[in-house]
Amino acid sequence: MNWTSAMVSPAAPRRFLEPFHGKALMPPPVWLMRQAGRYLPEYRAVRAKAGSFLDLCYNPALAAEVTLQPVRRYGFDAAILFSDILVVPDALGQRVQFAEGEGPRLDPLRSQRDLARLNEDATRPKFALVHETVSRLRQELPHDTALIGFCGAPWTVATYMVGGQGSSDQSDARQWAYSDPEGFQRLIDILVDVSIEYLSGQVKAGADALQIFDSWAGSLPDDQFRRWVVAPTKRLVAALKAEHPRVPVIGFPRGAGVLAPAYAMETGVDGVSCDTAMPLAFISSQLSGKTVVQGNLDPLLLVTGGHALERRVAEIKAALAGNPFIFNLGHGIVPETPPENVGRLVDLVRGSHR
Ligand code: 1CP
Repeated sequence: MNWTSAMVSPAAPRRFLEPFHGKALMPPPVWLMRQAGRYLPEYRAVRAKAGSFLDLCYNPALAAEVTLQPVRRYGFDAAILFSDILVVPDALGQRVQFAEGEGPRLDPLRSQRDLARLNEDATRPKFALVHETVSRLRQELPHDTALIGFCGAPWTVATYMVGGQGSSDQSDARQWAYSDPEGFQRLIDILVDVSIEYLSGQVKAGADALQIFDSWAGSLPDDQFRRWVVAPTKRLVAALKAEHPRVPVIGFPRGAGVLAPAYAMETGVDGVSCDTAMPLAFISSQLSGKTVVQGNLDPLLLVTGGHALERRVAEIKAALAGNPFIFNLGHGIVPETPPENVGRLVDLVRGSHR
């Protein structure tokens, strides 16, 4: 991308936003989940001097810098705020730590009594730091690059708060939800309330669009999915729409499978980010044209590259062309990804070859 000319053309439209106005662009706009992160040497350099991972999330200058790094390298159509979904429990007063190479660790909440440890009024100073990152970014980004704000969905954030760490089956949260649904509902309600404030602040600070990451949506049977995924997301989206009717909201209900169309229709989101396992034929028949579709290349193809990458990019573009579509991965970039493969992907999506 020509960074300088982008900055001096204030009238340039943000291509990323056009699918939300019903436009089917080919080539589609492109950005990638976890486009900032450990696969980039310049990220690792900033990370090393930031202190802890949360120190980086709460440092507006450094968080803005690592957000900009992949945009400078690859000219993505959108930047995503650098932060983490676990900033919300941390801001609520739960102890959150990121042990090097081990993922997050939280002091787990196990029952309604533990909710007394959370303080909704305590979130402001920490949210303010993230909001400052967003305003810096809106000033520093090229005018035609959109800025995406985000949060974790209440269900997914709750799985970490209850389990105390990442898990493959989210059993602690699922068991609480079965054994004491009223108590678990209180936790979900707190998360919806603070997420409204957190995301609304991101829009006021300059975010053009929002994404709600529900990475563990796929662990629930359909009745539980409707109660803990669809209903809280619907309340969150409705509150955001009341304040910011023109700001698109994308949901990422990872693993939702055949429930994804119900999620798309019932939550009020403007777009659905499709995970790696969702078949292209299903996306194209059940979601395309009804909502903005985003997705869904396997992040491991970015590690291996080569012809398999080329073939799949072409298949995704062919299957999803003709309806509003944003190219992305089906989950985040993994740290082993060679940075040159990301450049190659962007070229393939945009139709230029090197
Ligand atoms: O030391 C490091 O650098 C830690 C690696 C890392 C990074 C780069 C973590 C820890 N979080 C992030 C940034 C991050 N996380 C972003 C930044 C913006 C971008 O996409 O570039 C975003 C959007 C997230 C969202 C996030 N955090 C999700 C939802 C998306 C997904 O990947 O499913 C989840 C589940 C988390 C929790 C989390 N944070 C970090 C890790 C390693 C994890 C997963 C833990 C686990 O379940 O085991």
